[in-house]
Amino acid sequence: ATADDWKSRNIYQLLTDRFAPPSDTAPARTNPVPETCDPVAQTWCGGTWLSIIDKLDYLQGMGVDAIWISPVHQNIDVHTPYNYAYHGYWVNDVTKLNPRFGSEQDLQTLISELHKRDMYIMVDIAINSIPTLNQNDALSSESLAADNSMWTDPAYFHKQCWIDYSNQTSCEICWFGDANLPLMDVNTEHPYVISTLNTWIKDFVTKYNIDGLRLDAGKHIPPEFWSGFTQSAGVFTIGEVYDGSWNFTASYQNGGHMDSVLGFPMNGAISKAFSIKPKNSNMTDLGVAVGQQLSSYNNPRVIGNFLENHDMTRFRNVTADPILAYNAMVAQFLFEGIPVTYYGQEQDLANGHDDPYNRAALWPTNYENGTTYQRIARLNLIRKQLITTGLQFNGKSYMDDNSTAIGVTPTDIAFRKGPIVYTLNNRGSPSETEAFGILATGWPSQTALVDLLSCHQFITGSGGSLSISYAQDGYGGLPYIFATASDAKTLGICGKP
Ligand code: ABC
Ligand code: CA
Repeated sequence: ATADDWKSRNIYQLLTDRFAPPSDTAPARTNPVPETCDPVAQTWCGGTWLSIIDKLDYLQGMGVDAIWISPVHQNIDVHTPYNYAYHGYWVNDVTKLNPRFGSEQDLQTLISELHKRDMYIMVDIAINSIPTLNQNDALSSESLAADNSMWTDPAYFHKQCWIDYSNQTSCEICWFGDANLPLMDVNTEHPYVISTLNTWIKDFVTKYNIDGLRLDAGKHIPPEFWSGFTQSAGVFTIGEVYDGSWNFTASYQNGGHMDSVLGFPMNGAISKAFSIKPKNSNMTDLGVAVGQQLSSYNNPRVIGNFLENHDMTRFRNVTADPILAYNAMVAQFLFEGIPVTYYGQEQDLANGHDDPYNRAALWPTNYENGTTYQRIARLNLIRKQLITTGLQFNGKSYMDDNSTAIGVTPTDIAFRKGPIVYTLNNRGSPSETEAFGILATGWPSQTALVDLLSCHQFITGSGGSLSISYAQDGYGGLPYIFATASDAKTLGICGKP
């Protein structure tokens, strides 16, 4: 599938080991499910590719139409100072699958099951480095043989140095990890390495019918390598360029090195806007960030918009207030880009800090159909219906129009995007008596409107103005997504079409 195919999708990111336990229909392979899955133990908790299938109804119930799964390739399978490779990122040979998660047939079964449901599969590709336990003579031939890696010659690696994150060359050629567990940096400038990986990715994508790739450690491999690699892959690629700079992250897309990147700068802006109460962040800044997303990237519509991932502290650990989190989710789903939901976000997982606490098993939640799950389902439905109906306002659809701020205060912001006006605020809970007024929505006065989230009815005042009283629902600063009552009917939301 291409970038254009992906832009109307939404992605659910999961760690295979932690998303679904083996069950009757998905027998455990090598991993029995432990009594309790303790993230701190950093060991396998039993999820497999087959067990993911059991939870596809759960995902579709939330409107998910694409999943990104953790790396599928062979890892080191020994005890390390950071325990075991349950996460799948310690790949030592991409030419083999990871037997911890199943067989070739199992992966194929998962993918065909996804395709039957018109869901896409995105696989995480980790080729930047190879872990070694042989710290002192990591690059000797003997030690490389012992590592069981696909790269057997010292020339296929860069010389040892630890990454200095302030220096881009160092980011590209130096080593991840630390003295306890060095991750040897693969020499992605070496012609043999380049041709091997380019041939390999083409075959892998074809063999398994992969729809898209997440490129791990995007900024740790030279952009020129990615150009050839992504071209060989021939499907949508989204890189992990873990960096707060708009220009730097955009250079990977704008330079044609990959189709897209995960939107770390927007993630930072959303966190800042909605993380903390009282109001220490300004909604004007959020409006500026939306403008930067639009002006920095050649194709902002495929940038991954996320609140959390497997390397970061969970959003709800920082933002306990459910109303602030609700506003952040509306931003995640409606801003230009592809919404990416990290497994557990829908269950309000908020465990501890980052890795390994942010990787708890999902099964203790019983996969409940709770408030956040339902909000995600609703946001996916609204987004999907806006896209598929192609409804327009002034000749512009939701997908083609750019979010434009039409009203802002330090605590509130309203955007027009095609046929909708949506509002966000960081007032949080509990309810207050204040109101937010938009002077001109663009609709004529006396236009009947519906909030697609609550189905409550509104009407525009003189000049097309609109007033939101946060007290009325009693929950505090709720977000709103307004459409005309007649458009709501066409969307099939809040009333029959
Ligand atoms: C293991 C243990 C941990 C232990 C650690 C030392 O070793 O599990 O408990 O603390 C994999 C595993 C990890 C494992 C590591 C190392 O390997 O998943 O569990 O940790 O063995 C990718 C993957 C990630 C993966 C790897 C390595 C790479 O998503 O899961 O980790 O294969 C950097 C990289 C990025 C990488 C990330 C973990 O580290 O760039 O590719 N992720 C700054 C830097 C970023 C940096 C980030 C975090 O810090 O700019 O480059 O990411 O260290 C913003 C700024 C950002 C800033 C952030 C923190 O703040 O704008 O620039 O990011 O405001
Ligand atoms: Ca590198």
